[in-house]
Formats: sequence, C-alpha cells, structure tokens
Amino acid sequence: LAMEIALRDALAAGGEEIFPVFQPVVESRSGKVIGFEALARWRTSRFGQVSPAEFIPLAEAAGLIDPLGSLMLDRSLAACALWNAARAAQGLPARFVAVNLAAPQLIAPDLPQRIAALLARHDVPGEMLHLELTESTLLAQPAAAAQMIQQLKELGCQVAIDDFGTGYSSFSYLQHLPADVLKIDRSFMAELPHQPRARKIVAVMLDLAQALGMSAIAEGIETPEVLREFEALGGDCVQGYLTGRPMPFEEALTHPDGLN
Ligand code: G
Ligand code: G
Ligand code: MN
Ligand code: NA
Repeated sequence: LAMEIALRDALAAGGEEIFPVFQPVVESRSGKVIGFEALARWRTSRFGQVSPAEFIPLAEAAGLIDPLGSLMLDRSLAACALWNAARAAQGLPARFVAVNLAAPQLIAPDLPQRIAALLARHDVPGEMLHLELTESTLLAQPAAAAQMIQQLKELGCQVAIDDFGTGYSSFSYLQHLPADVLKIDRSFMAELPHQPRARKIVAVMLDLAQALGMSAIAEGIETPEVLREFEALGGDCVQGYLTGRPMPFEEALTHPDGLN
C-alpha cells in the first residue's frame, strides 16, 4: 500500500520519477537501428529503483495504468519527435518508437482520439508509433480489441503482438486481428543453439508472420550464437542485450547504426 501511494504521488507530481528508457530494434544484417521500444522506469526516493515487473501490475490493480500509460505515450512521442528531427537534419531515415499498452488502456473507447491528439501535438506521423499488445491483453476482450486495433491502424499506427508464443497462443485471434508485427518471445531465443525443437518453432513463427504479411522481431537476443541461429532461420529484426540495452533518451538521441 505504501508503494501504491508512492506511485499515485509520483504520477500526480507529473512523473519526474517515472520515465521511459529506449531499447534499440535492429536489422541485424545491415546493423541499422530501425526504432526503439520504450520501457518504463521508476526511480523513487523511498524504494529506490522499482522494476516495471512490479509497478506495472501494481498500477493496473490500483487503477493507475491510465495516467501511467498516458505519461509513457506522451514522453515516448516527444522523444521520437526529437530524435527524428535530429535525423532529418542529417538526411537520415526516421526511427519508430514502440510503446506497450496494458489491457485497461485497450478497452478505453477514447484511446484512438487520445493517441491522435498526442500524435498531432508532437507532430509525429502515426507510422512512427508502434503499439505493443500482449496475447493476454488481446484475449481478455477479443472483439473490443479487434475494433480498437482497426481504429489505431486508421491513425497509421503499427500494431505489434508482444511476447508471442507464450500465454495461450490462440491462433483464432491472429485470424481476426490485423496486426503488423509479431514479437517472438525471448524464452524461445535462449534455447535456439541447443534445442532443435526451439529452432523448428521459431522457423514456423517466422513462416506464420510472413504468410500473414507481418514482420517479425526476435526479443531477448543475448549472444552472437543466438543471433547466428536466428539469422540462419531467415530472421532479421532483433532486440536484445546483444544489440543494445535499454538506454536513456540522451543516448537514444545520438545512438548510431552499425554497432553490430
Ligand atoms: O523493461 P523490463 O524488462 O524490466 O519490463 C518488464 C515488463 O514490464 C515487460 O513485460 C514490459 O513489457 C513491461 N513494461 C515496461 N514498460 C511498460 C509500459 O510502459 N507499459 C506497460 N503496459 N508495460 C510495460
Ligand atoms: O514484455 P516486453 O517484451 O515488453 O518486455 C521487454 C523486457 O525484456 C524488458 O524488461 C527488457 O528490459 C527485457 N529485455 C530486453 N532485452 C533482453 C535480453 O536480451 N534478455 C533479457 N533477459 N531480457 C531482455
Ligand atoms: Mn514489449
Ligand atoms: Na515481449
């Protein structure tokens, strides 16, 4: 309860303590950084650094995911606008920002209007915003989710299915949800070099993405061996400690291509 009060206070105070960090998403063959995933961090005076694995569920349970989600969308779009202005001035292509959405956000009927207003305020094209939804978020309210995704896509936003392959992995929602990106859960990656079954499963997930006209991003790539295995299966887009840890905005702003 003390932590819930601290979280409420931190959000009410305008979110000095809560901020996004940015993890690169990399095209492994070219080494190009095509975008960043925004990940929430909370640095408190009372509890030190609290993990999002702890405060995101707390925010959901306490009815605070809405202000937290809005803060993340606002800060992440502000960051995206700044790094793309800097890149445009150098003649470099734009990079997207991917923001995670929690279940209560996805069923708020005014979400598309709010996102449209934020895109306009920050002057960011919808295409530069990726919205990450987990399977469990989608499964909670599949019909409402499908309708919401359609509206978000009309804004130009790209919709990504996060942690794919974990949870219930229902194929039926893939049939109905017009998502753009499949993010293969990191639990499959660690096993790639040792586990023929993991290789087969990842290969099939890559085929599935391609068959549905989606792009695929592998999460949690930590070693060159895993990257090589993923590339051997035809994968290209990756995110993980090997190709870049989550970093503060100041670093993301000038983060170069070709670190790989
Ligand atoms: O960054 P880290 O690996 O510690 O994140 C832990 C979990 O918290 C991940 O599942 C991630 O998706 C989730 N998470 C991080 N930032 C946000 C956010 O802004 N909104 C939501 N809904 N989840 C987030
Ligand atoms: O659930 P979601 O995929 O949004 O969360 C991403 C989480 O994965 C973040 O907490 C991030 O810090 C973490 N992460 C990113 N790259 C790696 C990695 O290479 N290995 C591990 N173990 N975690 C990672
Ligand atoms: Mn994510
Ligand atoms: Na994930």
